[in-house]
Amino acid sequence: MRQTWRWFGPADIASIDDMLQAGVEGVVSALHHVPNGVVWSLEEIAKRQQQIATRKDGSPSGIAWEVIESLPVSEDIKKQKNDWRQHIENYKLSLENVARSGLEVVCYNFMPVLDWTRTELRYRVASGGTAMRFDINDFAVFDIHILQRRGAAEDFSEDVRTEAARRFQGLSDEQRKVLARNVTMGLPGSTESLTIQEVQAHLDEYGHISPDQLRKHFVDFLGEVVPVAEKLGLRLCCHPDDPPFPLLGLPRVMSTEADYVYMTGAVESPANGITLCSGSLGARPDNDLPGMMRRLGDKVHFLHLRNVKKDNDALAGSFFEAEHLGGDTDMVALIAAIIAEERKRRAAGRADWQIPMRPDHGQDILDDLGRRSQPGYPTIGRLKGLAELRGIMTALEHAEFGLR
Ligand code: CS2
Ligand code: MN
Repeated sequence: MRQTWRWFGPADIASIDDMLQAGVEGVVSALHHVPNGVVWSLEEIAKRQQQIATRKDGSPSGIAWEVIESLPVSEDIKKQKNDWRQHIENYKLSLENVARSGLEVVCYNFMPVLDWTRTELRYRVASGGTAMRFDINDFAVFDIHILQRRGAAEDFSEDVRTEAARRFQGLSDEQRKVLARNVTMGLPGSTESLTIQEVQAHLDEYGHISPDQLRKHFVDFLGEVVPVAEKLGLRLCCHPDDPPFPLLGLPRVMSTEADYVYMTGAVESPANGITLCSGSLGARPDNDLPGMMRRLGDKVHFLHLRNVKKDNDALAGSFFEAEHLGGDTDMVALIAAIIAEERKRRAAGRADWQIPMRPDHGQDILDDLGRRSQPGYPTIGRLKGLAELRGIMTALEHAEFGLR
């Protein structure tokens, strides 16, 4: 595995120098300042590459931009409305510029409106650190009582509805605002953070788009961009829905193993691959992460290693972001499956045998507490996560004591 780290650009409180001390081998980044749908120019890509290549004192960092996360798919493309055809052409032009700049791996997602969704950004865990949490009852408070979406109540069980009504009564105006802000926070580093009114306007536009229709739009998008990516030698990799179940009445099409089988089969190409995010997928009890890696491994171009602890086995339930080795996913079994896949690729002579991984998220601990990093992206929590994962990788890859 290639040990990478997400960097949001010069405004990120973790610096390139910090990454080197964390033992990072390559960088994951994006041009967050370029609006969705607009072409990424060679100049802007080069600028980011230069920033990554340089330490604070101006000397070379020795690490490079290796993975793009994300080249965003615009809402117009997902809905096939307005400028969507132009946006697809622009996506292809961005891919061309990305390839000309020497990058190969491009992560994206196909979630309508919101990227990840949480109800709490600083949930206190037993150690005294904080983590991000999704609580289905609080989410119902937002959906039914704050947003007041039509039909929202029907999407929750009776127990959740009752609890949500009770909690809503107990919240002050300020607490209601904080909850709404947390839920609509879903685009880390992006220029597109949404107000309640905007969320409602977006939801209205999706009112008539079924999951089947969204899936069709997705396959249309893939049919256009995958052949271009393949010709350019790029590897596209779709990130799963987070959380991996429907929210706000929006269609979801990348939540399960079956979704990935469908999507990779719809346009067969080495350029049409997967970002296996064990954190996002792990929030659903019926997603078997080591098994998914064993079965879909040859299409996995990028790994997010993260763990969640679920409150119970509900299909759409509450969870928080646990320590990397501490949640419900068997991280040792997952890493073993990844190493087996890498060995298979190596034996087959695949140039991409080494799969980039990054510690996806971390808890706020020590000096990160109160340091206001991007939600989920504290320096020390991620450093700790990476170090733990690296320990397992090193042990399993050991020539004498590791996997045979
Ligand atoms: C990321 C996602 O922070 C995170 O949870 O894994 O936001 C991810 O960057 C996007 O969904 C990929 O397009
Ligand atoms: Mn992820």
